[in-house]
Amino acid sequence: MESCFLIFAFFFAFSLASGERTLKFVTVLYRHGDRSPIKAYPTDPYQESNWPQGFGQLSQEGMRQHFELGHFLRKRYTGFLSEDYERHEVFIRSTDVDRTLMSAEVNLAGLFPPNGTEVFQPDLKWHPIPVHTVPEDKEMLLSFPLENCPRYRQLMNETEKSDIFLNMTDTYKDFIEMVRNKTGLKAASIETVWSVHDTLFCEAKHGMQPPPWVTPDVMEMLRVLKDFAFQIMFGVYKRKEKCRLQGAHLLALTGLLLEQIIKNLSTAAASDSKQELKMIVYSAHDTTVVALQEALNVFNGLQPPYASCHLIELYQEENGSFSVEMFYRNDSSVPEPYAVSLPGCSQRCLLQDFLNLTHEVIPQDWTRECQISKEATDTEIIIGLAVCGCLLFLLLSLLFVVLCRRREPLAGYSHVINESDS
Ligand code: PT3
Repeated sequence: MESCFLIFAFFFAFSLASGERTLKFVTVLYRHGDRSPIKAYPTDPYQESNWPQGFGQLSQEGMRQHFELGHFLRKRYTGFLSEDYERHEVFIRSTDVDRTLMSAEVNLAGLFPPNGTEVFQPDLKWHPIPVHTVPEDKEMLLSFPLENCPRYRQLMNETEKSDIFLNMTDTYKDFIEMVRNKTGLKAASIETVWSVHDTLFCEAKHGMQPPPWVTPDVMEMLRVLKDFAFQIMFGVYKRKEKCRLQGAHLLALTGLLLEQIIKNLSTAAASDSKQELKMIVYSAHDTTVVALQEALNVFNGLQPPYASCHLIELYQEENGSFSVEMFYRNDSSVPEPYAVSLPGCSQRCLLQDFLNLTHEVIPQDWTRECQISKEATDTEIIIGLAVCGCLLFLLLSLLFVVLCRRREPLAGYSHVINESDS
């Protein structure tokens, strides 16, 4: 009996030590691939007609980047995903923007090249796979920052008054002024110069000669300001509250992103789970990746590169418990993505710890939290009462003056009466 127990204990310890575990569910969030600029600045020698498909479109380089990422995902999840595309296993959601929809399509070409009976045209290594989306004005999961949140606006105004923001504005004051002059922009600020960097970056990537004022030093300063603009969007000042209002709903993003992911993880981990879904893929933007990473408090402060990809993997351990591991692939030249661990947890984070640690950034009632806080409403009420009080005081004073005047003896009139009496 004793020896049986020892053998069992040995095998149990061995299986834990050898780390046998089963991958259960994967969330993939990636940025679209290389694109043309979103816009040009007024004095830009390159305008929309200089780009094959106009502004904001996925380039062939962007297509190659996502085809490569699709291949990488195929390799990483071989044995987890079925060999053939299986519609119950994967769900792909994209923002309703050409470059993200196209990125998802080309990514799927790399992830699910057709096998055997999937081939419908002998000379075509592609078969259709659905990519789901919602109209841009209904997008609550993947487009950031969400516009219809007054409290977030208020937090951004407060951010602009924070020491770090004011220091940055002061340090780069002359530089921003120079950029404004050279670009012909009417207004330039830390939050808007990112688009100048974006345009110049796209042009340089596509071999377009920059104007003489764009030296490497200027590009470097623009890059610093652009990354700072990404940092303040969901972090730097009141990060947790900004994330509750913006980033956390991916882990449910229409509850929002973070909350969605958490719901999916929990469903997949439920003991009676019959869930066939193995992977959710989100095709989105740099701001989406930043929103998620800020909500997880793992953002490295740099704009996510094209086709960068954040992976969240749910495992069932040999002892039955569930754990979460995260990876960030922001460099396709290295074979493995970087391991990312949630602050306060190890790389292999127990699901329950993961849920506990992310709980504070999940909004309970997004619509209510987005309203301007009660504190502000109270201030408004106080101001309102003060104004009413003043008006009332003026009115009473006026009334008092009128009454006093009426009570004064009507001397002239009684005198006339007296006269006629006599
Ligand atoms: O390049 O990832 C990106 C950007 O998010 C881009 O896709 C975008 O949509 N920018 C919005 C500019 C207003």
